[in-house]
Amino acid sequence: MRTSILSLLLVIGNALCAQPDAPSPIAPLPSSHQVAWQQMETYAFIHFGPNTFGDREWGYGDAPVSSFNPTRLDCEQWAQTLKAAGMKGVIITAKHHDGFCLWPTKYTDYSVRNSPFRDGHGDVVGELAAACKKYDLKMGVYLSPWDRHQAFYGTPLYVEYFYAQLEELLTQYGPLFEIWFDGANGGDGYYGGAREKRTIDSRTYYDFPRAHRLIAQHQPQIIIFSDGGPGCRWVGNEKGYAFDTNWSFLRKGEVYPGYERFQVLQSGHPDGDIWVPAECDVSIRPGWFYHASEDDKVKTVDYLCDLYYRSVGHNGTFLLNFPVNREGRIHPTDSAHAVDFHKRITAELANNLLLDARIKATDERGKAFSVRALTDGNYDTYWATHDGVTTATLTFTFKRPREVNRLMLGEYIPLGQRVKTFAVDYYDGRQWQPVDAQEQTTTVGYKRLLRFPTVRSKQLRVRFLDSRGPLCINAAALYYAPQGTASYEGEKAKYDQKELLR
Ligand code: FUL
Repeated sequence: MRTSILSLLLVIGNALCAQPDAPSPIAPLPSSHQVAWQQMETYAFIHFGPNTFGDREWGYGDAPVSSFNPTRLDCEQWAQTLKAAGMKGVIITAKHHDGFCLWPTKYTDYSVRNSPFRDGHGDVVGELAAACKKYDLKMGVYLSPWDRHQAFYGTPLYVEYFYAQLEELLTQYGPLFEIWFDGANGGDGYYGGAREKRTIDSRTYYDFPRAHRLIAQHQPQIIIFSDGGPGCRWVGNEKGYAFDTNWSFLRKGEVYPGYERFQVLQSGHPDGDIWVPAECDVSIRPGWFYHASEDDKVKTVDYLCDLYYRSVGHNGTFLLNFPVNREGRIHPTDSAHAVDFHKRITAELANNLLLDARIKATDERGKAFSVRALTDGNYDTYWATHDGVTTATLTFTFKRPREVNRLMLGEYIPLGQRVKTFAVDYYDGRQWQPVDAQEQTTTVGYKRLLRFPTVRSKQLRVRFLDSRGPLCINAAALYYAPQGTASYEGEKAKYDQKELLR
């Protein structure tokens, strides 16, 4: 008898607490690895190799191995700098287009093994892997498919060589978070002394599906970068930003290495059927490799902050390159700017004013999906609307007027990217006025950051105006950045999105 009363109470209790089910996912969806990768937000690139010593960007493939001779190489100095700059990982050019290998590969003489560096006993990839482990950074590798050194480039033998090297990198350096396959296939090169132009079909020559299988076999968590993914995509420019509208989708089979419809890469396909988020790569200097002549051209803190808002804040990741110098170190100016950039962003986005605000929504799917989830710091809880409700308003009310100039929103992407358009307003005491975000308030995705001239108000609101399904928003924040928008307006003038469209 007692058991049945207990069961009855349990049934009633469950019925009372029962929440509507979570919203159904809307395809395409990210893998859990893609979500974890996106959460890294900022990570570094290191370009280093014979180009560093020859003052070049694209080595022809004929630099003598003896030219690679860093005298004070210190991967721990890189790791400490990157850590202080807020970077979560680092991707190194294990092999750039010139074919020189920074690790002692078995498959070519053209590597550190035959250079003066550490008397031929060095392994830059290995030293970086050890430093990453020590400083808790994730590691990735860049392995250029194009190789301007090898005599057999262009033949089937080279493809085997490429796979053998890929396998070495996948098996000798511990877990990797990303592998970078560049789309450049410029044609001419040294090619074992032939010094000629070689043309391959970049869509078929490397047999990338085979590479994907090899990678899945050894390290299934790796995010594979190429122009069209499949793990993440090139953002269509090398300036470090995504468009305001940025869908994490592409159409299967449409983007191949060397794809030139840059606008698609910069904003994704709204009707795409595969999840391929954007990675925004840029160098902290004009060049990818170190050139002493660029010591006074290191991007400023303002510039880097602007890029952060337009990469991470536009639903992308920010891949910032550090050209290591001839000593084998990150130059002090680059370190200082990168660390100050991180401090500035951290300060601007430190204090979420919504923690002190009342938040109301015009629709709430139930207790488990209430607006509390917006500020609870838990990635996996989210405010959601009922099925069929694709427009809703969030209103934030402070006890007293506050100064505000930044907004952050995040969608719960494990259920898909949904928001198509939104608007942000503040109450000026008499009526609602739009904030002046100076960009399109369209997609949100993993993270959307808006900067606007400071408003002083007791109330702000976000109106979600169109969505691919019920809203699933897992984070919202309002901030007051002391610098206001001064730097933003200065930097904004330097860009013209149209310049990159074809
Ligand atoms: C490009 C390459 O050609 C550059 O040298 C650099 O490595 C950059 C990240 O990708 O396509």
